[in-house]
Amino acid sequence: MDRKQFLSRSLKATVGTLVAGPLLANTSGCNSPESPEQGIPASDGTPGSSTVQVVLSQIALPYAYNALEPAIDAETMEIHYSKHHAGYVKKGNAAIEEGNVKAANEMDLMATIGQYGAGVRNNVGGTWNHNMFWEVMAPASGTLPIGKVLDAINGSFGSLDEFKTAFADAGMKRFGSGWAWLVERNGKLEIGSTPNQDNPLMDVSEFKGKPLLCLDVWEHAYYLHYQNKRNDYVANWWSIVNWDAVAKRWG
Ligand code: MN3
Repeated sequence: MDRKQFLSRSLKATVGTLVAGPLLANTSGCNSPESPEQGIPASDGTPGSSTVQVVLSQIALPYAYNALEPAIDAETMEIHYSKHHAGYVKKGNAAIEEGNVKAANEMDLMATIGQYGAGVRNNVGGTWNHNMFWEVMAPASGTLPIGKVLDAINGSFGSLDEFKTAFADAGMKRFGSGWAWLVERNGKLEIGSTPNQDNPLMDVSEFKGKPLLCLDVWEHAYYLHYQNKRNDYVANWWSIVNWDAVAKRWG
């Protein structure tokens, strides 16, 4: 069994009955079902256009659990992906079902999340954020920002090092659980953080924008290996940032 087969099998075992959706499509996370028998017309995402019950799905991990070592150890990855993330998806779908939550698409759901309870907000966010997190990392990626992304980083923060310091700061200063973000807003790059499983696409978030890069600073993301040393986790994390994915997100 080669690595790909192994990955595929372990993911099938892990994901179980979770709904498989188009991977990495759009902003990833939750997919509106569009099967013809349900007669759901394509949505242009305009608020107020036709709505459907959104089905959350977990993307297939694009690499093996141990692929991000030594920055993130295999046991942390496995628990994080197969327990924490899978849990958000399962609970999120249950909360959506229970609340009969409807939205034109995933972006619309995020933009209207404030009207639903904590179960929907936390688990929809938890699903979406982790799908993005897996995607913006890669094994010893060795990639660096280039082109438009590098120009924008230099323009907004002075240099790549200054950007990294400011981003790490956002992660370090987030009290308790949450996320650090790099977003694009009105053509400019901004750094910020959100509490719990909120994200910059949510109407309830004080920090808004189009997410380009995210870092999970919940203790479950690093505690097994780093214990209380969140700063070491953040420092080592730069070696596995997938800058190609960041560029793709900007478009
Ligand atoms: Mn997490």
